[in-house]
Amino acid sequence: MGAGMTTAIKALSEIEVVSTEANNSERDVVDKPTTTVALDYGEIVLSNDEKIRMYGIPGQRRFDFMWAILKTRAEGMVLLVNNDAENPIAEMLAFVEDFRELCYKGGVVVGVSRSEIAPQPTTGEFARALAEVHPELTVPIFTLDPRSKDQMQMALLTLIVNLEMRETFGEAGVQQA
Ligand SMILES: Nc1nc2c(ncn2[C@@H]2O[C@H](COP(=O)(O)OP(=O)(O)O)[C@@H](O)[C@H]2O)c(=O)[nH]1
Ligand SMILES: [Mg+2]
Repeated sequence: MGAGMTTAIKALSEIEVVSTEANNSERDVVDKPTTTVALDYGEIVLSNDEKIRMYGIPGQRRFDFMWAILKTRAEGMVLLVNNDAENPIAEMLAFVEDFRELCYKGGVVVGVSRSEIAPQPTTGEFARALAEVHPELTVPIFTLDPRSKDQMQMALLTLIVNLEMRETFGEAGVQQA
């Protein structure tokens, strides 16, 4: 929560983003009046009648039914981690565990937000923590500002390149989850 998910989808989407927000019932955790309860939806239209459909799903309700649907249907995930949170590395690890299959398919990049406010932990520390638990995983990790369209496009492009490489070369040599 507060990682900038709604902001990120708004930065990327070419259509008016459909957002469902409601009162924040966890103001003790992040003090903002509203937070995403259901999802944010945005689209990027590609040339040949293809679209990238982006679904922003909230982190604080980790066992929401939306997760179950998107887990099986999503091709990739940009995992936004709020570096100004209590334990951002533990947050990342919990999500990687929950989206294990997606991660092993090469469909995940981690974007660490609010790093200009909270510079620690560094991306190196994120990477080391991840390597300790999942030594066989290669997950691109970078700091980004979800308010920046350029930076979000870079994250998305990295994700797409990862996925296309898997599609081209298969998962040969990649250990299964
Ligand atoms: N300073 C700073 N503000 C950010 C960053 N990412 C998001 N925000 C701001 O944090 C607030 C919450 O973002 P929001 O997209 O609603 O978070 P969500 O709960 O993940 O959907 C907004 O005012 C954003 O502009 C960041 O990297 N740095
Ligand atoms: Mg939101």
